[in-house]
Amino acid sequence: MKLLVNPSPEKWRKQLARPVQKSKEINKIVKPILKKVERTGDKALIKFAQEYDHVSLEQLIVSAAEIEAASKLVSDDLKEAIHTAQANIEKFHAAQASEELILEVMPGVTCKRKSVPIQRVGLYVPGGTAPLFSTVLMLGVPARLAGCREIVLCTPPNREGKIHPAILYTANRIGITKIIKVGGAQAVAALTFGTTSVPKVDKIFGPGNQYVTAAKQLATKYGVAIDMPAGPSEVLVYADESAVPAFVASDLLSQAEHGVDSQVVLVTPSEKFAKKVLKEINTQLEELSRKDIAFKALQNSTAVVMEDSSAAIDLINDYAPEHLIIAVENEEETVNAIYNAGSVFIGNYTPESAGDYASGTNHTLPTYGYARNYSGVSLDSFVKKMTYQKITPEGLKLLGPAVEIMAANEQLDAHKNAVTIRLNYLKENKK
Ligand code: HSO
Ligand code: ZN
Repeated sequence: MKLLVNPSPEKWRKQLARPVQKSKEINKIVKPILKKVERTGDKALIKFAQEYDHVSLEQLIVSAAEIEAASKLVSDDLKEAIHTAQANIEKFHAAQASEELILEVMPGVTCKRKSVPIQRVGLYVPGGTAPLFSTVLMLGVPARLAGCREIVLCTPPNREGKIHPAILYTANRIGITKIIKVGGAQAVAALTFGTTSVPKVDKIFGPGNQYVTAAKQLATKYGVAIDMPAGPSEVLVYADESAVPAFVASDLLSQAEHGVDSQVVLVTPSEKFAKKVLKEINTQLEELSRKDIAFKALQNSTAVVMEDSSAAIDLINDYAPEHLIIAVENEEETVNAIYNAGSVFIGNYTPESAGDYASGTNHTLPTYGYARNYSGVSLDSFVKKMTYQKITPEGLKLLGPAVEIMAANEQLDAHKNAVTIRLNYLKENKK
């Protein structure tokens, strides 16, 4: 981890710049995958499973027997933990539902706005080195609460053609019935175009490697929405001497272990504190099973000593971290000064892991500086807002003249006529 002491804004901006995404080269690989799935459907998925997941699949859809078998393989302790997490995530997301809005804006003119579920959604859950069954909860729970009609989960199988039992257990428990053994860009392609086994969806959610991310971006060209643009996971910890170095080190490492491209940042007013944290990181790193991954991620990571607190706040808002942990004495003032972060964790006893798994907030969050203009996944991500209106004859008499004159001035005669014809009718019929 690199240590910067009171750097200028130019210096820290350069040091904290996210790596440029090599989208051109990736697209060169991903585009033909999309085309192939569009053309040959399941056949292409089976071929890609052979090529990328090294497995021959006869059946892409997970069977009821597989789901039942998986449940027996998950320990009671883990089941109980999943239930706790599910309950909190359900509580927090159910409370996000917004009431239908009905308003008579002027006599006889009534407007309404209400949430309507996106009908068909696709959830992507990566396989690979860590089976992210927590992501099944984070996407599946709000999708169910929102009332999405079809919820499809795609996740890659291992070399035996199996999916991690905790992923199957969780998906089944929260009511996802269609689970498909398909990963990578080809999963996104299948959800975009539809195949015999994979239904076409309206919106695709979930994290993934750079191929999945590129495929999601391309999917938007075919009328499919996506949750948000994505980059590698990241955390910024803002801590002063009121924080515990070992706690801070554990938080930085918890994000670093996600992937070699993860970025972790420490911002602190004290060089002494920064050095204590760096020392702790070295100690704790040794014990981690994913220490090689975390070690590599730490090489792109930085500790910034910033004695001036307003300069520190500027840095945080400019960097716009996916996760922000605030462990400083004047906690409230600091929290209120932050306007760019995906999710904020406050105080010494609020590790990011709590939100990653079980406290109730969603862990699908904007990375790569997109916290400047995107929200994390929530209940809202699974609905769209439709508006309605109804106008009575009295309402049209009141509102119509404004519409007529506006239309005339935009030189849109047919628009004006649509009102005039009705107002004349009302006059002629003495209504
Ligand atoms: N920190 C990840 C989410 C996660 N962590 C899943 C553990 N499991 C999102 O940035
Ligand atoms: Zn995590």
